[in-house]
Amino acid sequence: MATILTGDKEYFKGFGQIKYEGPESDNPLAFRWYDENRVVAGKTLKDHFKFAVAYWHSFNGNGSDPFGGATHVFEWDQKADAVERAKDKMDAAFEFMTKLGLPYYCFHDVDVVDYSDDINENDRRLQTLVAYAKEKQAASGIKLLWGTANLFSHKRYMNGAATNPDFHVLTHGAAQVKAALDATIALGGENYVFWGGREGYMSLLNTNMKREQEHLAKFLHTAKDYARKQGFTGNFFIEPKPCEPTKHQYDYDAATVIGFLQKYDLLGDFKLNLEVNHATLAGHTFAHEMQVAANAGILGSMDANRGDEQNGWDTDQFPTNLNEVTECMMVLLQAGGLQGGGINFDAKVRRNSTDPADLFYAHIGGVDTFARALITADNILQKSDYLKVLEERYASYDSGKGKEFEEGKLTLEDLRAYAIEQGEPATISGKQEYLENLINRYI
Ligand code: XLS
Ligand code: NI
Ligand code: NI
Repeated sequence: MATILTGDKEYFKGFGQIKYEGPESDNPLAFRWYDENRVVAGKTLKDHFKFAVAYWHSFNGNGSDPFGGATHVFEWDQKADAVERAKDKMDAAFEFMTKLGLPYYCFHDVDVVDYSDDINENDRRLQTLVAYAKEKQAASGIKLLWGTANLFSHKRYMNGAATNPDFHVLTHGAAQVKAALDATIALGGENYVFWGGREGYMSLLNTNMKREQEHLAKFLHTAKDYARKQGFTGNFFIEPKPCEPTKHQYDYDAATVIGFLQKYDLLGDFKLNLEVNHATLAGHTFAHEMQVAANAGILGSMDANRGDEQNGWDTDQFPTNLNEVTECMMVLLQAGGLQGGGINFDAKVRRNSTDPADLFYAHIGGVDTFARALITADNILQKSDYLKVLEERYASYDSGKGKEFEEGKLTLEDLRAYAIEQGEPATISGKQEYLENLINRYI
């Protein structure tokens, strides 16, 4: 657990170190399930999750929405000078993160410090803040899970960055990625993320999809080559999302991205950073997306949040659904964990959650949901007959003709002969309700 770091000023007054107090605790500012040193399935909870705080939602997100302005007025966002303001924000961020006691954080370039329209000036600003962050990381022990560049907010990116029909815009994206990679490397960042919010189209009528996707692949290769040349050994992650802000996004879902990485020879360097609310926008459960990634061996990292059952957009709420997360943790444990990444809270408190305490409650709730779900999932896998039921469902492929089929030894005529010989198959239950009840029993 890190020691609390404050700058000249204490921003989260009245809050001390958040501690593990156990399931019986009534303290809303304590972890009830997340005992970071508890060993589950051979690893501490701290190592399983590598929890990260997202800079953008927690320290920049001011509650504004398309219908109204800021409702969260931050004390650290008051100074006129961009660099001074950014340092105040970083003081607040490290104070919050050390009080919360989570081991990692994540950022976009423009979360750390506001950008101007001058590339050199932006690089200088970011470098100043990187030096400042370096001290804070060393003093607190908090590490950078991943860095990224925001290639979707500035108006120049309205038609995309790497997939922009105008090459000139693409070069501005490249300048930002170079600086963000340099920052990530300087801070010992373990991974680097590409989320292509506007890498897609609003209308197919004005879009050469094939050319845009080729540009995206070329852009990723170029960025990867640069980072490797600078000695970066971490993972690159692609974060799939089907739409929003564009109507259609090229990195639609896990399966689509896997096909893209394969086609353009990017597997090996690139893995997936999956986000819960993006999965649901794509019409999938999150467990589905995790399983697809795990099957391809590229379950890299995850952005934890949840959508709203009734609203069809990326509401980015903090995760609280035990049942859903338990199923996901069953996939995670069976996949052998995340490949280099962690669990980043890409989630925001609601517009009307305006107390400083709300940011603590939100993270504590998310952390405890994951901890409890992982413990439950491990119990299900260790103590129940879940794995046996699953295995038995495929037993007909374990020996005899079924096995020969798996080994590619049977022809279509062989299969026909077997069907005739064996007659009509018996009816075999899928036992879905039994398994659903099993999860609830172990929660
Ligand atoms: C937006 C994305 C974004 C990425 C990082 O929907 O989740 O926050 O995680 O650019
Ligand atoms: Ni995300
Ligand atoms: Ni998102």
